[in-house]
Amino acid sequence: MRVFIIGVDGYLGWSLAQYLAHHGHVVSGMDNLSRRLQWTNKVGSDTILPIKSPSDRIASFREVFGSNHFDHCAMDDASHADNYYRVKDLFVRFKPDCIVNLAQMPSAPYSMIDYEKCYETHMNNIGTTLALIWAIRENGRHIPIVTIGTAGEYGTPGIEIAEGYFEVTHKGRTAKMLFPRMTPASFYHATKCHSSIDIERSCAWWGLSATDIMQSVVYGTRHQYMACEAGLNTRFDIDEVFGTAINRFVAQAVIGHPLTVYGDGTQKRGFLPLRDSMECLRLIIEHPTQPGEYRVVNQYDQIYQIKDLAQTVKEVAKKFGIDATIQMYENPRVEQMGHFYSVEREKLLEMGYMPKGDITTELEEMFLDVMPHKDIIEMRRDKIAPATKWM
Ligand code: USQ
Repeated sequence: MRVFIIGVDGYLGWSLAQYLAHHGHVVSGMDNLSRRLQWTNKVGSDTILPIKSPSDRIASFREVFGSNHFDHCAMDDASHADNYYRVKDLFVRFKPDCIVNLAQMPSAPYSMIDYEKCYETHMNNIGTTLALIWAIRENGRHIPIVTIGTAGEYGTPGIEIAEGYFEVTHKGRTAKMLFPRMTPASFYHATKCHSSIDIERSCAWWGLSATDIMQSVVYGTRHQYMACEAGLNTRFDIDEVFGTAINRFVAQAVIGHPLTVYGDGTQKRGFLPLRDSMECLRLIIEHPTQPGEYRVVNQYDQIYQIKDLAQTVKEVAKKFGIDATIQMYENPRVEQMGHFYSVEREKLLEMGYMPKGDITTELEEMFLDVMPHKDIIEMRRDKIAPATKWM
């Protein structure tokens, strides 16, 4: 299949390009490089695993995976995915069989820092969705959309989270409804809720088709087909704004910083390794939606309490001679603790996804990848403790 990835330079996008190329798909994409040139700079952070320049990335990718990739690719700071005309033109030229939307400002804390960053998050994330659905509509061909929503759209509602539509009975009448994206966890998550509505409506009104992935927190440094030895590794952020829990805990352990558990650590979230995220995306791309179909997929490997995760990282760190400590920080976020959390997950299993729950092996690999970059993490030590507050 010909797959066009919007946001191809990011943590997931760059990983996905390699995963799909390995599986015989032809990949192209666009990226305005906001993540590497703007957003992280604004908060004084950066990837701690060095990455190549966009042009070197493309050249190395073609060398490793074949020269037919990145035809009609746009990876430069003018390639805004919310630029409808640019997006439309690239779709016409590349003729994709599937479009994956990863062009998102992905950080919950970033969206909570100040007005400017909150506004920027809304404009980028919702603007990209609008450009995408209008460009596909105008293109006139049926092109399934695969878009990364987030499990945080649901919040922690206190009942089992359904996968897409479910039956609700109210005052004696029953209706089929989308499970509410009721309590998004941040303004970032709220932008995803809005995009979900826009995409769902474009399927209902215009006959577009989409898979909206309610993806949980992804962790890891690589997948099995990533050409790290050719310098094609993906980025890895560990600061309090762009780093996520497990990735941060590993980097913290490496430099002897206490593992930063927020609150009492009894909040629960779904997690999945980078390789599982890629496998799920591949399965979804290879099981395309039909015209008019809006499919919601809940995507995770296991559900963990944050304090248990910190403990697991501490135990794995011991294998590398590291005596990690855990510290409970006053929670900078407004979120429930000790809550019920259960998420229905059938569709990916039906497509062939086999969750392994083998977090220990993943963590070992992460330590091996991260430890050689201890000096870079050390340089960013002052960006690790939580500073962005929700209140
Ligand atoms: N947490 C800690 N310590 C840390 C970092 C996080 O205890 O150092 C806790 C947070 O309080 C939260 C949980 O870990 O309860 C997850 O936080 P996170 O920063 O790992 O992830 P989150 O902000 O929820 O967002 C991440 C990605 C986002 C994606 C989302 C999936 O940044 O792009 O959409 O995970 S989900 O969370 O399932 O909505």
